Amino acid sequence: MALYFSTGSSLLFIAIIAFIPFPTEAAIKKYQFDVVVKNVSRLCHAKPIVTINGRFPGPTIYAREGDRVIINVTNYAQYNMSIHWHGLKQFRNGWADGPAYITQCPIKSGSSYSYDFNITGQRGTLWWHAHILWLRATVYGAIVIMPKEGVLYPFPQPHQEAELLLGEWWNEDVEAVENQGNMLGLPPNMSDAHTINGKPGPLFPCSDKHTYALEVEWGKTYLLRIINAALNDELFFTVAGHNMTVVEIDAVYCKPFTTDAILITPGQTTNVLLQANQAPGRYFIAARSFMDAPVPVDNKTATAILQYKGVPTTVLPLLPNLPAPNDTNFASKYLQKLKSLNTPQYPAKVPLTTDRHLFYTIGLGMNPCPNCLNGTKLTASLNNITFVMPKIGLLQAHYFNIKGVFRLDFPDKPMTAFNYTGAPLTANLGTSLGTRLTKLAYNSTVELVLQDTNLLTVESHPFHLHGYNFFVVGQGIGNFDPNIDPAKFNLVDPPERNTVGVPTGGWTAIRFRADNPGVWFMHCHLEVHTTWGLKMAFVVENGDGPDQTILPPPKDLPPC
Ligand SMILES: *[C@@H]1O[C@H](CO)[C@@H](O)[C@H](O)[C@H]1NC(C)=O
Ligand SMILES: *[C@@H]1O[C@H](CO)[C@@H](O)[C@H](O)[C@H]1NC(C)=O
Ligand SMILES: *[C@@H]1O[C@H](CO)[C@@H](O)[C@H](O)[C@H]1NC(C)=O
Ligand SMILES: *[C@@H]1O[C@H](CO)[C@@H](O)[C@H](O)[C@H]1NC(C)=O
Ligand SMILES: *[C@@H]1O[C@H](CO)[C@@H](O)[C@H](O)[C@H]1NC(C)=O
Ligand SMILES: *[C@@H]1O[C@H](CO)[C@@H](O)[C@H](O)[C@H]1NC(C)=O
Ligand SMILES: *[C@@H]1O[C@H](CO)[C@@H](O)[C@H](O)[C@H]1NC(C)=O
Ligand SMILES: *[C@@H]1O[C@H](CO)[C@@H](O)[C@H](O)[C@H]1NC(C)=O
Ligand SMILES: *[C@@H]1O[C@H](CO)[C@@H](O)[C@H](O)[C@H]1NC(C)=O
Ligand SMILES: *[C@@H]1O[C@H](CO)[C@@H](O)[C@H](O)[C@H]1NC(C)=O
Ligand SMILES: *[C@@H]1O[C@H](CO)[C@@H](O)[C@H](O)[C@H]1NC(C)=O
Ligand SMILES: *[C@@H]1O[C@H](CO)[C@@H](O)[C@H](O)[C@H]1NC(C)=O
Ligand SMILES: [Cu+2]
Repeated sequence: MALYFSTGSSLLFIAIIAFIPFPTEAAIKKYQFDVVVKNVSRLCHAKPIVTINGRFPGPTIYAREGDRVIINVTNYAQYNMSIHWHGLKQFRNGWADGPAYITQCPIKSGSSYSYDFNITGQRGTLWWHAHILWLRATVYGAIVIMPKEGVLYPFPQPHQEAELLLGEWWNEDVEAVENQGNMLGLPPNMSDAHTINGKPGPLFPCSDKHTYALEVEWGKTYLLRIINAALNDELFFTVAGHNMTVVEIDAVYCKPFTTDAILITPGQTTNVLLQANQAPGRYFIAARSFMDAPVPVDNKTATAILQYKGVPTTVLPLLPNLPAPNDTNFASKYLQKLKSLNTPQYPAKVPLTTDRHLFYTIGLGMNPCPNCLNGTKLTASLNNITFVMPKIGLLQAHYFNIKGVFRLDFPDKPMTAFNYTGAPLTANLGTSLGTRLTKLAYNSTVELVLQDTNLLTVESHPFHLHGYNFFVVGQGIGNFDPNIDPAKFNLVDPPERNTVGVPTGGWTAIRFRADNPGVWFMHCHLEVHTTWGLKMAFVVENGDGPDQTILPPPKDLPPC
């Protein structure tokens, strides 16, 4: 097989290829993921963390568009586990999507489950992470999908590529942090550091061995695959003294543009080209929170080093110039620059008309909690519904027609309209509880407006939809106006992605075609809000054709 994939640098190989037809079958990439606890030390603290194969961050999945990937996850940890392949569409194959109790029951301690999926019509940077409890704090890694053999990037070919995973680190056990927050009914303790490839960098104590360095050669171009794997923080990212050219977001090529910093929410990925064209030296790579609401946040700066080859490591790195943590203006200008590439080869297939119009408000609240410190707990809701986790997978319940697990009556709009973003902030109103889903007809086109509200506080929320990419056709501050705003939608080259920020006190409109049957989770990718119930799911019906129905479940699907 290796012969076929040779770059053809040897004349002998070229001669052989001339007589053997080029293989049409895609390759099968197999990975073994052992969930194991390992002691890891950061910020002068050592603690056991849950890892894959003892690595932090976990191993990168490398594949090509068209490949089949089989990942056997074996759980040797004390926690239940499930892994989500974030941004992979999993066509008809929700069984391999991963969110616990949505598409599968967890992989119990001592058990295995093989995630088996094809990568169809996607190429770029995605990532994988645990999708149960807060375990994704340490269980995450990159997915790099190369274009099909012989297909070039639609931008200058880089000399080299590097993955930069941005994360959050807690000195304490992250499950203890989560449990304490739940028991108090309050936000859990903030992280102690941000990290780049698992390392906080030299602005933190005990960081000598915990700094990531990227060596570059002067005059060469590098492709950086940046992933925000943080739990709760939207991040600004920059490289001191250098501009970046953004070429791809969430594994979709975009119109290239140059910027000195990027904004990336948890769940998103961004590929940039970086030219090593500055005075040879050492430059800080840096990431810090964006937070423009009155909400406490870990605002500490993680750093790594861009190291020009041959420059002594004793040279002090140049400090970065990050946007201020509350720089709303930078954030909104940056987001306006994101547009799909939209070429004949990579068209933006935006639904021009929509069959369903959905309007979901995002709210925070305080519900009774007899066992909590003050008898109350913070909660979050969509259309005033706080999602209640089921005891078995929703996809199983749907596929096997098991009654009583969920209801299909999630409202298309809020039951009570109010001035969603009017000042002052509205006090607690409480929420209603339920495992309520929305049914979407096969191949119907959907427009969903996500509207932030002033309930307790306004805040930005990065929403992630499983099983799909969507087009971000509009965004605004204040209340969405159905009479005025749709006329301003971009239906030509809007950004296509799988996770989008709803701006603080504003709204975001997305469109997608419901052509992937299954049960697909949609949730805020801030783990603290997901925990509080800021989530729901769509049930997309089967079509009539044999290739328009949910595949049968794999034999090793974990039971509850
Ligand atoms: C981790 O280190 C602690 C002491 O800090 C030790 O008790 C424990 O056995 C170690 N665990 C593992 C999995 O190595
Ligand atoms: C997955 O790995 C486990 C542990 O090595 C092994 O027992 C099991 O047979 C593997 N499953 C598959 C489908 O390869
Ligand atoms: C992946 O593709 C192969 C080859 O076409 C097919 O046999 C298999 O059923 C597909 N798997 C899924 C999960 O779609
Ligand atoms: C959370 O922070 C408080 C205050 O610093 C500390 O007392 C507590 O132990 C922390 N909780 C956990 C689970 O680490
Ligand atoms: C970065 O781009 C800006 C705007 O195009 C330009 O003014 C600036 O000189 C560039 N900086 C570097 C280091 O290339
Ligand atoms: C970060 O937050 C702390 C308080 O939590 C504050 O004192 C500090 O000024 C903030 N730093 C920045 C850069 O905003
Ligand atoms: C942003 O934060 C800075 C420092 O805390 C403050 O001076 C400034 O007024 C804030 N800007 C806005 C727009 O809130
Ligand atoms: C809970 O009660 C404590 C002590 O009375 C108070 O300081 C805190 O603000 C309260 N928290 C909430 C969320 O009401
Ligand atoms: C909603 O609140 C905003 C800001 O407080 C105000 O300007 C606006 O007039 C209000 N809209 C309605 C319909 O009351
Ligand atoms: C949400 O539901 C609760 C419980 O039914 C109700 O008290 C509250 O007024 C509702 N809030 C909104 C904004 O509709
Ligand atoms: C979905 O609908 C579109 C527009 O009507 C149509 O072009 C397409 O063939 C349909 N796809 C499927 C799989 O039925
Ligand atoms: C693990 O998952 C199983 C199946 O849902 C459940 O019965 C069990 O309580 C879970 N274990 C823990 C420790 O949460
Ligand atoms: Cu949120």
